[in-house]
Amino acid sequence: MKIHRIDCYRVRLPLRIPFETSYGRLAEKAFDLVLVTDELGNQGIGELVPFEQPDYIEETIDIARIILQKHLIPLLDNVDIQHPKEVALLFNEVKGNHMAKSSLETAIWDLYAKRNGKSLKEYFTDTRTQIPVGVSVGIQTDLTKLLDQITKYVALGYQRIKLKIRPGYDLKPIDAIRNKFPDILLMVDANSAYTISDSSHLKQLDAYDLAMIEQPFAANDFLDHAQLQKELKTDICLDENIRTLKDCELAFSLGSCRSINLKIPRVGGLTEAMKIVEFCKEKELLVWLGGMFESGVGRALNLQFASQKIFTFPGDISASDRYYYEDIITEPFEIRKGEINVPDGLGIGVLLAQETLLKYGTYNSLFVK
Ligand code: OSB
Ligand code: MG
Repeated sequence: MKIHRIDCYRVRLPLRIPFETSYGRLAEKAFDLVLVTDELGNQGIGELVPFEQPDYIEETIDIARIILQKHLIPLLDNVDIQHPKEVALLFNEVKGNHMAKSSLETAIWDLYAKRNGKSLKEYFTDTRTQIPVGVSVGIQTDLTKLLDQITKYVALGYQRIKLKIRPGYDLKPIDAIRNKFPDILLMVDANSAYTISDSSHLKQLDAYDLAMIEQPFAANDFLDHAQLQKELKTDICLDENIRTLKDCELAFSLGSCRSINLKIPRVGGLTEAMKIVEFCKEKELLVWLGGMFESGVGRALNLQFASQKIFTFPGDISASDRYYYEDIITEPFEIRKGEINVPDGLGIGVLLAQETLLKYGTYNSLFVK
């Protein structure tokens, strides 16, 4: 297949409640949808997910747009793609910039599946149609409000709660949640807010039966994480560190973590994500699916991928209304009995809600053959 057009929607969706992490506060999610069209008129869609600020990782949406336009899209010109796996190879000459790559690579996977009359999940083995989901809860220093929020999510059926923490906001909220919900599957995410000198403080978290502690230390640190993991009963999970299969191999061999938060965009797309899943299977390393406040498009991709039975641990894949008043797909995702259905249609399995898209976004063309 050949790519004849690439178009995009630039969208800004307001969040229902601003989301606070150890590094900042988000009130609105900016993202692009990348639409690729082949020579037969089939269309695939991918989501460009990086944040506007370089505060989670270094890639930002502005930089990603430049990388797409100047460096990635030209690599597809006149190329006859037999299989989406070739795209990752083609993109190898551009270093890093994984979220930019992923938006195009996953759009091409979607296109390829649609062209072949298949749902994306048919390219994975051992899948199911409904998947257990969890929810990530932002920093909320008013503990009454925090407990109210969590009570609501538990009532909705979310099977795992992830609490964002930072120095000065950890033991107290965790203690409050554990007191009220002694049996809930609970974990925390520090987004790199601590250093090795906080180790003895962090060891106190062992008392709360947490499923894991996500990314306590810096995004490029493997050694301090390994040191802490030796001293900690609770599993460490790495998020920001994991950009490639190599990072998983390094983390595994050093003992830096016992669990991997896998985000398809952070590792550059589906091809690398599939390799990481194979590695985790082989090493019996717990892998689960993370999120980037995706709209319905990125969420659909995440659901397709998380349909693989290896994803037993509930991911950061919530219903459309967890973050947004309106989604940009015609059938927003709903949670039922703690699970979300994997869409059945071709490719990622969702259709764009044009009116909503144009209410929150603008359309423009990036490439025409
Ligand atoms: O660290 O996993 C993270 C959201 C944005 C950036 C980083 C993270 C998160 C989340 C929520 O924790 C993920 C989601 O629900 O989409
Ligand atoms: Mg995280």
